Order: sequence, then structure tokens, then C-alpha cells
Amino acid sequence: MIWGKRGDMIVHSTEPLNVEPPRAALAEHQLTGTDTFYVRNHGPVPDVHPDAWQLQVGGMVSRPLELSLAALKDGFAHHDMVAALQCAGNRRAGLMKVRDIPGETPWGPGATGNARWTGVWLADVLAAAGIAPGAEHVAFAAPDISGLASPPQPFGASVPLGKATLGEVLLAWAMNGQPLPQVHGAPVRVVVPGYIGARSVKWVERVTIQAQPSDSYFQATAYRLLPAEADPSAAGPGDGLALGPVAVNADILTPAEHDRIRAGPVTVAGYAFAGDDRYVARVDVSADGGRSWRQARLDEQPGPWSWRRWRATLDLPPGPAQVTARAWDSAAGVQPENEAHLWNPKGYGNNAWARLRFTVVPP
Ligand SMILES: Nc1nc2c(c(=O)[nH]1)N[C@H]1C(S)=C(S)[C@@H](COP(=O)(O)O)O[C@H]1N2
Ligand SMILES: [Mo]
Repeated sequence: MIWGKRGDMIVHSTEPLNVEPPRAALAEHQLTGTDTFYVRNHGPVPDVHPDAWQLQVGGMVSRPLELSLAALKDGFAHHDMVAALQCAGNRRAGLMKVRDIPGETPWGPGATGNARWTGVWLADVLAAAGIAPGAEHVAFAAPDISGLASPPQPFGASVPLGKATLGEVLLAWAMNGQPLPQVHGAPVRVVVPGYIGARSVKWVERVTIQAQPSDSYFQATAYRLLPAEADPSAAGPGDGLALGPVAVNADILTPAEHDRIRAGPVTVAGYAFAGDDRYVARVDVSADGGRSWRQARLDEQPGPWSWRRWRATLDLPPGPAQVTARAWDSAAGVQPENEAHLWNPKGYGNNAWARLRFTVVPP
């Protein structure tokens, strides 16, 4: 398979490359293998030579910077962070069952993953540049040109200055202890933990401190939550709500859908992810469609931005089984019951209860 990905990846498109792992592959490890991690591109993968790469830091700063990769690595303290990335379109296929969403990728549950990222805090680089009064946002620009934007343009995004100046947003050159693969943004990408994946700009080459959010199509027009009745083809800059922090979400990763499982104690397992600075507080599991619930056991998580794995053992009689899971976060937020309430014209942010069907056979 292309770009070092495993052979069983689900390919939504090759140009641009959009692939996600099957559910069972996502279940394998606490840290998603780099060969298993979804890829979400909007244009061709750029080939940026590490020696030629420079990061420009400018805008509302007192000292604009031009940093080579060596200068970035030598000039700032290195940090490691386990963080889940989640595409705003993750689980869009579930929304499409409510009503079609033409022109958007029908992502299943795999447009998410959990990895260890190494780099320097964006906050330290911003401090070196000196932030001028009146600054409110930090914009990221990349060289990959997307024909999906109108007009075609490089990928870009921004985050509020308050998020960017906390020691949690990374300029990362390594993923799972290895140099960042080209397809994931080499030589350097942004990792904005707890935010939709679209803000974690790959191949980042410019950081601009500014008073307004990025005017990139991908911040101003796309990745915004439109009201259900809106016509997405008529939506322009500023329409809808800009997506940033993700809402609490969870999925059931094992057993495999449509598996045949022997009756008796059956262990179901999955992940939950709270988003932003919330944490996963509880995961409930139901074997009767949500009439009664029991609490899953939560694994330790390797850091505040990681997803949290959970498992529960249910005693299931022979017959068709449907297991449901829902996560609660530390703000007492919970996943909504179904997609009907969540449907939106671009298909973002599906965090409805996770449901998995399989067959229980006599022991
Ligand atoms: N330059 C650039 N950065 C990008 C994108 C892109 O197309 N170009 N896609 C974004 C989106 S929508 C997501 S979900 C994540 C996916 O990161 P991954 O491909 O490393 O999994 O990258 C984000 N950063
Ligand atoms: Mo995304």
C-alpha cells in the first residue's frame, strides 16, 4: 500500500489521499501505529526537503523569525505529547444514513487515531517572536494546494491565541518516535490537541499572529457547522460556526461488526475522547439499546490529550446483539443518542452513541 500504510486500509480516494483503518486495526494498540493512522489530505502531498524548509513566524510580533529545522530543534526545549487527532468528518457515514451529504467523504469510525508526537511548543516560538498587543489568533499556512477550495488555494487554518500560547500545541517533527512521515506533514506539522484535525496543519511553513482568524477557505468557509437548512454550495466566509474543540465521542472497536461470538461473557472494548481540555469521566455500555447501562472500566491514559480506552464484559444470550456505548466528559457532557439531531449539511461532528451489531451463537 502507498505511503507505508497497511494493506487493509479503507481507501476513500487516492488523489487526494484519504484513507482510514478498519475498526479492528484501530483497536490493536493504545498508540495507533503510524502505518495504521488515517490520512486526510485536501491536495497532493508536497515534497518539502528538510534542509530547504523554513518556518516563517510573522504578523503581529516584535521580532519576526525565520527558523530552519536545525534552529527549531536547537533553539527550543523538546516535548513529547500523546494526542488523539480526530477529523471533523469522522463517522460522517452515520450522518449520511439520515440524509445524503453529496461531495463529502463517507468516513467511517477510523478518521481518528492516537499517537505520540515530538517537537517544540508553539508557545515557546511565539514567546521568542514577541506577541504584539491586539493579537487574537495564530494562523498556519502550508504549501499543498487544494483544488477542493474555491478558489483553489493552499491549506491553512488558525487557532485562538489563548490556545496557541498554552504549552500544548506542538510544532512536531516526529510521530511515534520516528521522523514524521511525508504524508503526515514532514518535516514539521502543527498538532493542536483536543481540536478538530483540520487545525493540525501539516507541512506548516508560516505562522502568522493576527487580530482575525485565518481567511483560508478551510477556516473561513469549510470546517464550519452550518444549520441543517443551509445550502452548503451557497455558504461563504463566516457562515456557520467555526469548529475548534471537539465534543466528547467514543466508539466500540471490538468485537468486529457482524462477528459471530459465543454466548456468555463477551468483552467489548473501544476508545473515548473528550476533546479540548475536558477528560473522559465515564463510559456507559448497554446491551438493550440504551434502556439500561453499566459502566465500562477505563484504562489509564498516557497523558491528558490521549484518547482513553475502555472495556466492559457483558453476559449475552444467543441471538442478534446490539451493543451501545456513550461517553461522558468532565464537563458532564454526554454523547447524544442519534444522528438525527446532529445532521448538518457538511457532515461534521458526529458524536452520536456508538452502536455495534454482531451475532451471539450458542456456546
Ligand atoms: N497542509 C495540510 N494540513 C492538513 C490537512 C491538509 O490537507 N493539508 N488536512 C487536515 C485535516 S482535515 C486533518 S483531519 C488532519 C489529518 O492528519 P493526518 O493526515 O496526519 O491524519 O490534517 C489536517 N492538516
Ligand atoms: Mo479533517
